[in-house]
Amino acid sequence: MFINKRPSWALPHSLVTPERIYLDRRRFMSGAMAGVAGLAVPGLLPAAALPEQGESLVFSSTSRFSTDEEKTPYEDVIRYNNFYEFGTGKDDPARYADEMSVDPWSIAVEGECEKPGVYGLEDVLEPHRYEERVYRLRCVEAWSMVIPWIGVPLAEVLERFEPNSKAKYVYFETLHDPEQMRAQRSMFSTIDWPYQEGLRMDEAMNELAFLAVGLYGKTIPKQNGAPIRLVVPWKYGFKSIKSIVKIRFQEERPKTTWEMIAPREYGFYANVNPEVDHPRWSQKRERRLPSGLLSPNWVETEKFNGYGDQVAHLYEGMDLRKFY
Ligand SMILES: Nc1nc2c(c(=O)[nH]1)N[C@H]1C(S)=C(S)[C@@H](COP(=O)(O)O)O[C@H]1N2
Ligand SMILES: [Mo]
Repeated sequence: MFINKRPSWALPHSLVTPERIYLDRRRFMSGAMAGVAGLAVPGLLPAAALPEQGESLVFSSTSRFSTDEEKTPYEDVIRYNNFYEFGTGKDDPARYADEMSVDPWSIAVEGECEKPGVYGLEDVLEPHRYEERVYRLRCVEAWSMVIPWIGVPLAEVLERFEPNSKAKYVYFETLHDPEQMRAQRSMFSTIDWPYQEGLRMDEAMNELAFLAVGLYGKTIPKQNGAPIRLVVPWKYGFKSIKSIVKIRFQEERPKTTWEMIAPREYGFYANVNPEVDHPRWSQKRERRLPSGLLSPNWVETEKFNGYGDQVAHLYEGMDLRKFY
């Protein structure tokens, strides 16, 4: 549990203990084999640790929720991004996200729970085992990717903070540091920083909701939301908030960044839905990346991004045109 034997948030990951580094190497060997074979090896791997940026990140199993569709090439996943803290251009995050430092990293946990506090990322991840999940990511702008994430189920992490019965929603916040995030220094930004997101508690506890700390077998690149970001595959990409520094359990529905900017265009729910068009464009299909300018790779958009078996029950009886 969250008994902080050492204040690890005070230390960079690289300085924690020599044993940990040694274990990382061993885990790399055994885990690499498990990963390649795609086998779950319960009990084989010790508690999670997070290697430094750019290093290999080992996972103990590949999730049954993974798609076997063709993955979007690594180069596209790390070069075509939305991370407005670094600019609105698709290539801005790849260019500038390196100005953000992610080590050490801590997460403040607040609100309706028994275990609030400020936790070092190591302590948040420690008891968990990483798995790989190959998910579709569907941006509201009508492009999509297939990304092999590595991380832990969101529910497993949230449960450890012991949310109480008043916790109806969970709120997430991205780092706000204008010195490291150049668009937060801009006077022309439309976003009221920090970037904020939220889920209804039952959505957050759904088996598909995931916290990613890696992709393509390595720690997650900064432009993709290092060191830890949300992945909610049945919702438009903007729900999948990056570089999380705060988690708050609350009774009221949180205000979320895109809803605050344009409430008629971006709702709180933001479930992928080809039947409900964006006011300015159709959501019936999407460009699956890589997609040529002259011959776009169009695919039909699926309701709940194809994850209806896992999540449709969450919205039974709700009018998804109203709760978009
Ligand atoms: N903090 C923060 N998180 C964010 C965004 C952002 O601008 N800032 N963009 C969102 C949008 S619109 C999408 S589509 C995904 C893109 O994730 P990717 O760049 O890893 O593909 O991140 C989401 N998370
Ligand atoms: Mo997006």
